[in-house]
Amino acid sequence: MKRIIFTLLTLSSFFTSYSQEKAFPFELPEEKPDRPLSAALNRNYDNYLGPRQESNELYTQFKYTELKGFDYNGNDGTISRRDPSKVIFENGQYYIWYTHRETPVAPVGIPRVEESNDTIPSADWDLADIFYATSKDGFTWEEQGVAVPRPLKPQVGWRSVTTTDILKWKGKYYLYYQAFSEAPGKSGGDNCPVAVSYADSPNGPWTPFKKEVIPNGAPGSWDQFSIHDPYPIVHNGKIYLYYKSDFGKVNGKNNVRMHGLAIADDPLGPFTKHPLNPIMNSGHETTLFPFKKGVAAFAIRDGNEANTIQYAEDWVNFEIASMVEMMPDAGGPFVADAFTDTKDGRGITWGISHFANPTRDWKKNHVVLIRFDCDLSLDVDDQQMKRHHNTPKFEYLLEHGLNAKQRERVNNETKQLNEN
Ligand code: AAL
Repeated sequence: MKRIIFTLLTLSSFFTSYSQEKAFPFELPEEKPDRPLSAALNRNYDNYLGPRQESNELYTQFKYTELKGFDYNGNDGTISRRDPSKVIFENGQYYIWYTHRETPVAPVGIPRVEESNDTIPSADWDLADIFYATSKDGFTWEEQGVAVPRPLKPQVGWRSVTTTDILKWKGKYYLYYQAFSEAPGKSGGDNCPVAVSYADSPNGPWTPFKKEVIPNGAPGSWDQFSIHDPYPIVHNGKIYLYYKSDFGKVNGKNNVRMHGLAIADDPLGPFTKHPLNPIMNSGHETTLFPFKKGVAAFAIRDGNEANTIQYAEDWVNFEIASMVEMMPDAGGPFVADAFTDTKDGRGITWGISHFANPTRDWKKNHVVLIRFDCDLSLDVDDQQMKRHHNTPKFEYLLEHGLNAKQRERVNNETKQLNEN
């Protein structure tokens, strides 16, 4: 009884003092007002770089442009270009590296991996090499050819080398990539470690390091099977390499995708995996860039925090910095300060990403490269990129309709209502 009276008294004194407070103002304060605030309003001021999307430097919309210069054999599935690296600018031009597959037939798909062989790919990234292209403007590209070919058997990566990213360190160049020694899916998963090749020029020639540089984790660990999407950035005089792993596919459960971090003093390792891994609970391909003192990261597609941009001032502990839509798949941004060990990251405005299965016909499965633009830069204020919402075409929504089983469930619910 005493407790109820006490609670009521507390609540009434709260409401008395609060109701005497003026209502929350019509003009949204730019700074956090000194007054009692709800959890949502505390979050709006504590968690984001601005109380509005317009003033949140880590909020953006994304714009897409088809690229010129790449031929896909009439999109018949025999040529695929995917998982581009970061873009770098050297010798007066932009460079990108990417997974390049050219096979006589389209991939059969991981579920039919048993049908794959030396010329029939299982996944879209099977039987691939790493190619590179250059561009004067970032829109029209010229494919230069192979950078890192598949090594000879039994060298790690003999089956496929994919999903690469670039590091520039002390005047030399390093390409990290997934190194498959079996067709993706062969041992039940998209299993591979990471290898590396190095060169004195972005035009190569590239020398393979001939051993794994980011090995798979110990048996039973989250990254025991797949080390994907290696993404190096220079920080604190070291190489911070972020990566993705697929795990948790047991007892009929689906894969989850989370990100980890491995750090080294030398590009050829040894890399030490961070004890707090996984350090991001959501996302798929890795996309990161230095931002102010910290690092910002894209969490696309998978996980409770999918479709967010995240920020870690300490480069390890990420918090949500914005919710966004139509994020680029496998985004490889142009990050001017990726290798400068900056303490004041300026952000990004564009990059190259990919779009899977543009014909929507899985018998012609392949991926194409595409350009994305955005405003996640401290040196640009493009309010067009800060608009709140994209309106999809009506048909696009209707394409995402109920299947027969779902429609039946819905009808039964209505029938149930009538019977009650
Ligand atoms: C991509 C990346 C990796 C995976 C596969 C090819 O989206 O995550 O590269 O292995 O899919």
